[in-house]
Amino acid sequence: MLKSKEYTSTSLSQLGEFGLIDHLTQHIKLTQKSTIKGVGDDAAVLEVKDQQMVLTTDLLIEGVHFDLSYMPLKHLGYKAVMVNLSDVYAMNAQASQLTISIAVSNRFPLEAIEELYAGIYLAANTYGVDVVGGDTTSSTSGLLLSITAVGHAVAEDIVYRSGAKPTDLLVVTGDLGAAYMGLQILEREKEVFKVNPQNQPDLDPYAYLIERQLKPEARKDVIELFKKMEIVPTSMIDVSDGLSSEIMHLCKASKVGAKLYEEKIPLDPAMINVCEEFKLDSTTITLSGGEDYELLFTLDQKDYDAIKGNPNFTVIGHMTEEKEGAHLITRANQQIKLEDRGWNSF
Ligand code: TPP
Repeated sequence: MLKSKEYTSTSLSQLGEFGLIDHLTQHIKLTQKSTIKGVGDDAAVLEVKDQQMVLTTDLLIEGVHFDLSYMPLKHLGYKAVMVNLSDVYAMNAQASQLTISIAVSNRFPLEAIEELYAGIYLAANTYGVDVVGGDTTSSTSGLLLSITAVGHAVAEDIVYRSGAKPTDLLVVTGDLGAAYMGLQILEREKEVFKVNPQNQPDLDPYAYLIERQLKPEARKDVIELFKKMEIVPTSMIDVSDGLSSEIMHLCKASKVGAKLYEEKIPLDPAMINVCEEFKLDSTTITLSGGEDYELLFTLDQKDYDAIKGNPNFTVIGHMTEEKEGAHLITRANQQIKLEDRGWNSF
């Protein structure tokens, strides 16, 4: 009988998602014309003729990234596309193609998979991207979905995480924390349903939060605005894991520090209400919640006039010298060291 190899035990939960990525990419040596800068960004950047090609992939696993007891399959398909497009937009590139791969257990009939793809095609049509390939296979453990997105931009437009300067402004689009609170509502209703399936909850007050969780929109409009306003952020990342870890990524890649002002973090009133209802601190939720799919970027101060007064943008802080570190300045004017408390799937 073949004996399977025994491994010494370094636990993945100790290493964390980013530790694992660092570990797996430390020996990469690129032989083609792909910029090494792409590794560790939201997407890889490859040089194709005079254009830069952006390439990103995301894996979504049932039970880890989604729960089908409240996530309709059509929404899942839509959201899975958004998660990928958001990574392309975070490079200030336009998305153009997708490949879709699924592994599916025989628990799912054809009609269910058709629902999933209805969401995928709705997203692709809405955002003007083509589905050009993929793979399907069987799974022994529910549904797995892997999407790869391709995008393009000219070299001058590509924005990496590494370009922030110590005097830049720190800016975010939209509002934060709503998707996480939407998830809390859905999880709560799931538990209530187990005890009392007859319960008819009034979810109207939570509609915005649930929508942000189940049907997020990637910020293609923001990329187009940048073009129109003729500005290019100095660094950028999408807010998928929570504000704290995204700020830390920008700081690490750009070798700068940051000051984030609590009173500036944009919150929707419904998000504030539900935080009160759940007795949760709204700032903590924005720092560690994730799935906002907003864009966090740094901007040269000279470009401030272009975004000033535009409701899409909120200046939430500024970058500093690296040695000053990354801090949250609370409403009470206390300075708290930012820690990476974002979502970690391990
Ligand atoms: N568990 C369930 C059942 N549903 C959820 N929506 C979450 C947890 C929360 N959640 C899922 S993915 C994610 C969060 C907060 C973060 C983003 O996912 P990831 O694949 O790490 O995005 P990436 O950083 O790779 O772009």
